[in-house]
Amino acid sequence: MDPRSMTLTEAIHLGQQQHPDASGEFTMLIESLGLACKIISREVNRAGLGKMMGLAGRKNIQGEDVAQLDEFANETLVSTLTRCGSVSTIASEELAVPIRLPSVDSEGKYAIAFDPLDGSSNIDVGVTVGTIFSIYRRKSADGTIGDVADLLQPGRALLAAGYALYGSSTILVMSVGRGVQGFTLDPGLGEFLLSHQKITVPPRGKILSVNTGNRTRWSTATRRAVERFESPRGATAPYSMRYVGSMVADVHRTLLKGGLFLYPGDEKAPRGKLRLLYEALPMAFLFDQAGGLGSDGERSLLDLVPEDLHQRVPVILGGRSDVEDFLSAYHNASKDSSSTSG
Ligand code: P6P
Repeated sequence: MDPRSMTLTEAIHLGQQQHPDASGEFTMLIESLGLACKIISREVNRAGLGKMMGLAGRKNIQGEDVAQLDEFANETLVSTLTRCGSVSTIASEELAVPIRLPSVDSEGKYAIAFDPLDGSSNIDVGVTVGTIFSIYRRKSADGTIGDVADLLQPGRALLAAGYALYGSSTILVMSVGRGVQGFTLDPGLGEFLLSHQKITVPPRGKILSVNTGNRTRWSTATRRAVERFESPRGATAPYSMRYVGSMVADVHRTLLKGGLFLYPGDEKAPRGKLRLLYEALPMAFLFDQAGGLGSDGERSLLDLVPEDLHQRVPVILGGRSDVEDFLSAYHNASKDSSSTSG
């Protein structure tokens, strides 16, 4: 790593200089987010040594068991983002309702939603986990208390989005609408340093990432579209299957190497498992900024507008050509199955 690499703060500050009326609030927000991710990274990386392994003994609004590190990550993010003064509204996978903060004067311009520790069920077995976040400019009037409407905005209204990946290294991957950058945490310095200047997703990859254990519950169209990538196509060999079961890990690999990440709906869960606001939309924003695509099977994920903070959505993410091929196979199979069923 070049010791002269740019820090996260410098990169955001440089970007802010392109907005003469910038007040520095956004920089404060990203710095607080970065601090929270460093604190979470430290605890995740020593989970086995501390008292933070295992479950917290309660379920979240999704009815999922909450791990102790889920609670720690959530509390860390809420406290740092509440203190930074730049945020009006905070939503979290671990909170049934959003936190609405009073704003003084023109402070509190931004609203943020996050999955504080995605994939936490993998922690006890040492698998990569992550924090995923969406950032909007608030819609409610500056100077008023935050409102849930600040977060129920179209994906295309996102100001910034990204994830922190707690794996072999801790990497903060984010976009503020000018491409995708990656910042790797240098534990010795305690700084996120620019390590990926401009991430672009290859139009075609060689890897398919989906939980094929759900195959029997998929629609015929989904099954046919997946099979298209599992079989040789002309000179194209079948895609390899890689599935970690932690969205940030699977998505990060797909963003860097191309291919497809899928979490389709099925007969048991027609809307799939992943949440629109703080899992699908931030990742779709990154893929769009990196030249890839994100779809729910019918529309671009970024064209969707969350109606509920925790609503789920089917997810197809990947390189542009791979997603287009998948959707073409999916729609052709949908037509076939509807014409055969009369
Ligand atoms: P499944 C983790 O629980 C998570 O929310 C995502 O990180 C991951 O992509 C998905 O669920 C895995 O779900 O049903 O394949 O175990």
